[in-house]
Amino acid sequence: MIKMENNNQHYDASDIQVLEGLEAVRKRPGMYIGTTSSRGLHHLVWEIVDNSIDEALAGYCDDIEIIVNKDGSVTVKDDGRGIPVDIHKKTGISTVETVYTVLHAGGKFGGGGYKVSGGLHGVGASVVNALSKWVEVTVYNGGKVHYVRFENGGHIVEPLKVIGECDINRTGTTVTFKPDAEIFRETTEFDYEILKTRARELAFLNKGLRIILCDDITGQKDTFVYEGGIKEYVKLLNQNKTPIHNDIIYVEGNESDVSLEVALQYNSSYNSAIYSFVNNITTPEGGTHEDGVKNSLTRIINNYGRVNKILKDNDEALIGDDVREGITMIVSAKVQNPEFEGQTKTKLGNSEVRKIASNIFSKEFERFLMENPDQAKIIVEKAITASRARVAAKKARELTRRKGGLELSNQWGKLTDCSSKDATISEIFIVEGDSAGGSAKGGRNPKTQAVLPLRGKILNVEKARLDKILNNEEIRSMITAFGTGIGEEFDISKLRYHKIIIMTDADVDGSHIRILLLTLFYRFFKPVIEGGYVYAAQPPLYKIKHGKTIKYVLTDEERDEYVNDLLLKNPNTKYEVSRNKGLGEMDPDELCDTTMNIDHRTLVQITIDDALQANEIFETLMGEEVEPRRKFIQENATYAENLDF
Ligand code: 1YM
Repeated sequence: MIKMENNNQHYDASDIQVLEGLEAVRKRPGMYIGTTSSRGLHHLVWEIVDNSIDEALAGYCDDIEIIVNKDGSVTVKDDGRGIPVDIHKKTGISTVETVYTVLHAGGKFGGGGYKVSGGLHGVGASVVNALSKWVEVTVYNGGKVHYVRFENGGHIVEPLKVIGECDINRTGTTVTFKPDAEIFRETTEFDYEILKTRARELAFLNKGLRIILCDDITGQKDTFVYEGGIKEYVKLLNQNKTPIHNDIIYVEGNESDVSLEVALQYNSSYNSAIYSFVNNITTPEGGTHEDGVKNSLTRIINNYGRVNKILKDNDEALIGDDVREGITMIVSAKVQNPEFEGQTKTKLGNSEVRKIASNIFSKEFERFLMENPDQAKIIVEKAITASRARVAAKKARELTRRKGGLELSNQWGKLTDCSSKDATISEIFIVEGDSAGGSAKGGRNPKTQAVLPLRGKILNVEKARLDKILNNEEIRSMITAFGTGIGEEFDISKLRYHKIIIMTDADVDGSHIRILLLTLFYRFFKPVIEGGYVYAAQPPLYKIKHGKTIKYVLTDEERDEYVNDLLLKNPNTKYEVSRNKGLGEMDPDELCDTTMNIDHRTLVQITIDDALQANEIFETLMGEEVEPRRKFIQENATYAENLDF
């Protein structure tokens, strides 16, 4: 039974109903705020802040202040019009009291403006009141300061009254509430970081709005104001990435009561980061607003690419995943009557929004591409590269699926497998050319060392596309030999060799093959590199003959040192230094002794950085630009000299 705590004439049977409403909230708080955990506690703050945000969206409020007070209460202040203080026709009490005591009173009591903000539960200030030990509301309006206080779950202590005067130009609302510890049993302590994250997000989502956050317990304070809104959000998200074009593309528009803002920029990564919001609420499940934008992104990039001949006639159409590779995008829609669906009710369902979002976005995005052809080209080319990688990955998946089991081992291309089935001691040498392959087969330890020769001419990196490379018989054999599968089926525990050793010549062809292999590994077998399973063999650079002794050395320094040593011992010594031309020129014993034998060889472990570098070089070679390719090939002369992975 609710006890009336005052005898004001306005409080009659209907008020009892009101208080019964608030009592219901206290009985089942979870139904109104989802949870009474810390999350629910913070939700109270956003319920109050939402009213200020609505006021800002209506164009009347510029500043919002959120203060965590020393006594654990929270104050929210704004400089809007102030919640109306006039007597409300239906309830017979002031509108502000009505807003704080009648469930769902929020927007319905307003005069014209529509309510778009609001948390997941959108229940408003009365719920905060119901779940608080006490609430104070102060309204500045018409030169007067109006005040009302509620206690113990929404009971009015004393009706709204004027407690003083203020500047006639000052308007706004200040609300302080103390969450009820009997409701929030887990915690009544506000977490500054949680408040900060959301306060900043709200500032990003509502450009120009200033949100000040301070914690009077710890003395922390932050002010958030972003004149660029979500554009600045994208900038922040791309902060530690490498944007591939200059501008953050920003689109804004209205159509039939829906307003939409989109900001996007591509970076060099392969991931897409898309965050969408409806009425300032995050929609992690997406919905019609996000779909509309994504659809037109794909359509416009395809159109632009075709019309401008960046996308060639024989290129297949770019799909959504292609045009979203490396994108950072925020989609923020404001919708009058949002319907949320999905698993967690965070997906916008309003079907009309799809078309509207698509219309608004396409027009502006297309205009951007046309006005900025340099940036447009970069964007389209990125999508084309993504498309090629996708096609290649698909082919690779298909072929490993087709090849299947390991029993097929003797049918695989030219693989000469080792006899051991123990991956930890097994090695595979990937060797350039048939003749080197022959030497390697002769010089290997058949128990632990497998050899797979690759034919150089097929692997002309300058011409080869990744999908073509994946059609190469030896490469396919290699993928199958690894045993890990590829793509979604990749399983590192199935790797059959714990050392994958790339053995190529110290010349341009050799470096091409190495770049290609590392690129392939980087794109399709990253964990193999990350796990430290990939190595480069170091064939000797020089052969020094001295009487009957033959010495192989890896570097110029070693050569000089060895020769000096000889001359020191006997200045008249005759010796002969020859530069190793290629692996194929070494006989099996030589190759075994210098490059393959566990006791004498030098292996260099390949890191992700090496592979990344290779991938970048590969992209240079694959690109449409002739100049960087020419430059690369030119520089390769020196590259071949300083081969050190
Ligand atoms: C710190 C919390 O609640 N500000 C706030 C609330 C309202 C208004 C202005 C407002 C809205 C309207 C007209 C309208 C609200 N008013 C109502 C209701 N800050 C805070 N600032 N005049 C003032 O929507 O038309 C609910 S919230 F219902 F009374 F209009």
